[in-house]
Amino acid sequence: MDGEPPSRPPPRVNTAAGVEHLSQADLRVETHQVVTAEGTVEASRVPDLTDAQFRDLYRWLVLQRTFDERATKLQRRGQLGTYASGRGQEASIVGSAFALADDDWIFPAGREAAALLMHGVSMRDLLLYWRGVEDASRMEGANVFGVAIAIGSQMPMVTGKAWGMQLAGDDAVAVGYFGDGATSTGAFHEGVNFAGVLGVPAVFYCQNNQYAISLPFSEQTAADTVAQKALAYGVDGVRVDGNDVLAVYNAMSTARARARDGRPVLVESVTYRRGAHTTSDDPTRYREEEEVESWAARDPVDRYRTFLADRDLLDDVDEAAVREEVDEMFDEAVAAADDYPHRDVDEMFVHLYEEPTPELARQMEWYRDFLDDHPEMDEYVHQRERG
Ligand SMILES: Cc1ncc(C[n+]2csc(CCOP(=O)(O)OP(=O)(O)O)c2C)c(N)n1
Repeated sequence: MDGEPPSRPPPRVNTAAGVEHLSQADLRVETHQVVTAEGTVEASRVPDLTDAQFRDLYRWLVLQRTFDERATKLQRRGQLGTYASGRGQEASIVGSAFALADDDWIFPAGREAAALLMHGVSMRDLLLYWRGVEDASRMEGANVFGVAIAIGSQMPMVTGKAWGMQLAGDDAVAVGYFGDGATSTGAFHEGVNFAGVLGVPAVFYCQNNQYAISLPFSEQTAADTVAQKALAYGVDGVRVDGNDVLAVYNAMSTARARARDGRPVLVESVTYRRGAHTTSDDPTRYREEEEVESWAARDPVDRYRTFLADRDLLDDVDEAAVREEVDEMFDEAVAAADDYPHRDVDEMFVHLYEEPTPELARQMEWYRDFLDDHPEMDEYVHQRERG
């Protein structure tokens, strides 16, 4: 009949046609490991570090753990706005940052305190950042970009920065830290894709800590691994045991070397977030205690301690002294943060554009009038200086 589409037979499959499909089951994605959860060491894979560097790695693991504990308590006392702990991810954070050079650039996601401290951010500024002080987002004096609160948003910038450094003839790499959740954002795909097309010195470092707030990895993607996603962009991928600090160091140092040769790399560091997403989250609502305990048995700090003991290096590390040293640094950083100059409400409006737009100027005016009419709110704004 006129106007109706011609009828088509139902699709029929010719099973003899030999159409082949690529499937992820065809992929071999191994997880690089140096020290197993039981403490067995693959001697040939141990990185070529000095005894002092092996001990230093341990110091940074303890620092990350202690900083997380102290910052979480500080938030509980109302002295930080919120805090995102890296508990459980210490090896993933420390091993990756330890493999970077000073002139490399880090684009953080927020959980990697030790990576930022190692790269020159001051502890005071890190605390001010979690107090919501805009100035601290500058990460003054360090090759560290502002924390990407809009998840995944740093990825095109990683590529852009890497491209810029390549054009300028710099010998450094740009490294984006992000979580498994960020791999579902458009910015992730655009950033990694463009890095592959341009062949820039970029490393995309995914800490797959199994959750994006309450969403488990199995619901984030149908892919078995994050590492395999690299292939679709024509970049290299590597999967590493993120609770094995030496394995992470190997993975990042080789990724860095490749990236400098113009071969960007996507690294998947398989780990677990043992704490809450942030201090505003209650993880007992979406995961079982047994699961958390099973990962506690793979504790990255304990595992590295076994390695050090095997090498007779543990006796040289006074753990109590390290903790005391970090505690002291932390106390000093809190005191310095408390001394930070009084904040003005303008702060919220002045950082977006060189010149404020008429709309922003109008909002600032409105806000000032509002605070004049409601002095009690003014007090609330000032109180935020402590968290
Ligand atoms: C674009 C965007 N969408 C949603 C959010 C809200 N949000 C904050 S953190 C987060 C989950 C992040 O998970 P993941 O990337 O795996 O990092 P993790 O927190 O596990 O380290 C979400 C959805 C956001 N900040 N930005």
